Amino acid sequence: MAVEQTFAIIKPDAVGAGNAGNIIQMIEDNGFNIVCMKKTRLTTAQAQGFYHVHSERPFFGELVEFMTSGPCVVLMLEAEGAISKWRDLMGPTDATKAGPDTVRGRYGTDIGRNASHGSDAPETAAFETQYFFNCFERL
Ligand code: IDP
Ligand code: MG
Repeated sequence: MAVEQTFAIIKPDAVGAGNAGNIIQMIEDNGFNIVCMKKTRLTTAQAQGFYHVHSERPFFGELVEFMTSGPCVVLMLEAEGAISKWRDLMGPTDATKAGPDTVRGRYGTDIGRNASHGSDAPETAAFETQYFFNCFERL
């Protein structure tokens, strides 16, 4: 399998609950290299742009409100098969259905407040990474 890069967010629910460090530990324990990382708070426009593919969904307003409710931690991760590997470690979107060894199972609450984000394909990983990190920030 090829070495790949993906984009991750530790969402405001997890950061607010003091679980960012625990999630970063899970990321490192599972063999990802953290290429770059920062703490930031999304503006409404940034959250709307990041989730533009969901703009017609009924939960869009709720999602933007949640993602701007407090600071989050954004990361670029590298590993063999990083995109699916990170989504596996996160667990399914609905945290109530996520296993106990997953990020969402441990630190998420429900389908909306689910502690983390992960890109779903190489194209979205590229778009999402450049949305938050410029070329000088990628180590
Ligand atoms: P994903 O994060 O697992 O890729 P998506 O379907 O891409 O899931 O949805 C993006 C985000 O939108 C989810 O992580 C979650 O925070 C939120 N979301 C998805 N479905 C719902 C819903 O039915 N109600 C509220 N929020 C939702
Ligand atoms: Mg998604």
